Amino acid sequence: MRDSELTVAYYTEDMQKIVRYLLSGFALTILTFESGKAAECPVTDLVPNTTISGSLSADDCTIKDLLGGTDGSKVDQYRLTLPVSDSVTFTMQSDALDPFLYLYNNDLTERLADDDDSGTGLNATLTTTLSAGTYRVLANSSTQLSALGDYQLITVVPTLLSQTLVVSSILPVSRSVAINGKATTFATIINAGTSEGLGCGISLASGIAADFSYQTTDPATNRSVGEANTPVNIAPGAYQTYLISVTPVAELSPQEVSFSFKCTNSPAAGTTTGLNTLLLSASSVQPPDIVALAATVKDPGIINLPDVTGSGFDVFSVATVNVGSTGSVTVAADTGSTTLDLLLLLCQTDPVTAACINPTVPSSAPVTTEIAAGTTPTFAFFIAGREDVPFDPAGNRVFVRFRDTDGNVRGATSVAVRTAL
Ligand SMILES: [Ca+2]
Ligand SMILES: [Ca+2]
Repeated sequence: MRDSELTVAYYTEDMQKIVRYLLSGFALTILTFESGKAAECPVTDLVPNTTISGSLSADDCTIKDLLGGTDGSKVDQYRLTLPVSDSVTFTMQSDALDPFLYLYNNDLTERLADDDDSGTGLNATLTTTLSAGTYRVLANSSTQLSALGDYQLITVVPTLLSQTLVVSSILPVSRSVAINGKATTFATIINAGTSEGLGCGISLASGIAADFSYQTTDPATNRSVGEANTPVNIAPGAYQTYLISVTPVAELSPQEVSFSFKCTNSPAAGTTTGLNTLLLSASSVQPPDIVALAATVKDPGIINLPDVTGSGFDVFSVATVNVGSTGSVTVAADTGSTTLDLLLLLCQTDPVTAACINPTVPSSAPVTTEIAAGTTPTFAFFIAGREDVPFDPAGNRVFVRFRDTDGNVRGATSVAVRTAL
């Protein structure tokens, strides 16, 4: 405006006002066309391998609104986020208008491809190899006049065609660290579907102040293999093990931290507290950190109750290691948020003979014991059922929790429980 003002200073005051008015009006018009209008044009997210029904109508934006220039034909704007590199096919078909497709980068600054009539009849189709990222697709008509009508937009991403399902678990399920200490746990993703899981990885789902990383491991040795934070493919029916590392950068009171376990072609595995969540805490001083592992007798991870009268018991043992500091720890068993009529007895055991030593007869009372840093005490749990407990491994479980003198959980593990008459 400064140069214009210098120019118009030669005119009379009235003339100057008129020129100012015209200049400001012109500036507003430019603004409207170049950014205001484009920002108002809606964007619809494309779901890979689906057909979208759309319509070019009188109130839609125009090519001119989005890209500048003089093309006043109506356009619908779509956004595709690709999780994987693939050869993607877009098809726009219509009986009402002559379809035309544009493919752009996400900020509409670079045209990647366009097509008018490569499909059947006048339909537009284009196939192009795209890297993972976000793109814009413009559904348009080939006439610069205002062609209106219904159309379908089909997006085919071949590698995402076959969806699969995954489930996951972690072990151990609790860690207590000092601030900036690394809490690690092992995770397993099982491909429970019938298609290969593509790009299966893990991310932190809970919004806690922590650094996160994961890496594949060799299940035979638990040693890390491959590159950190690199997803892998999992064959149908197969599983992959990972090491998860969570490093809290601030104090964290004990809480269940959840993760997203998923492949690019699967929904995230369901979250089950105590099964694939990590009870994590971080404090200024390293507390006791009891890593606990439960071992059942017959079926791995499952307690089988022999009757519904509370007279027959199944048993499981829990081996622990205190990887934190020495402390007094109280051990107790519960059924979490599910109410089950069970008889839960426990004792600390002699690691060699497995005989009860604290107390010498199993008791329903919690067991309190001093656990020195680096030691590996063992415990036994005797479970009887006074009702019929259906097999619901996500819901019906017996949890073992180790609490410090402040009542904070410093270790936990669990087993599924069911009636097996
Ligand atoms: Ca429209
Ligand atoms: Ca066409």
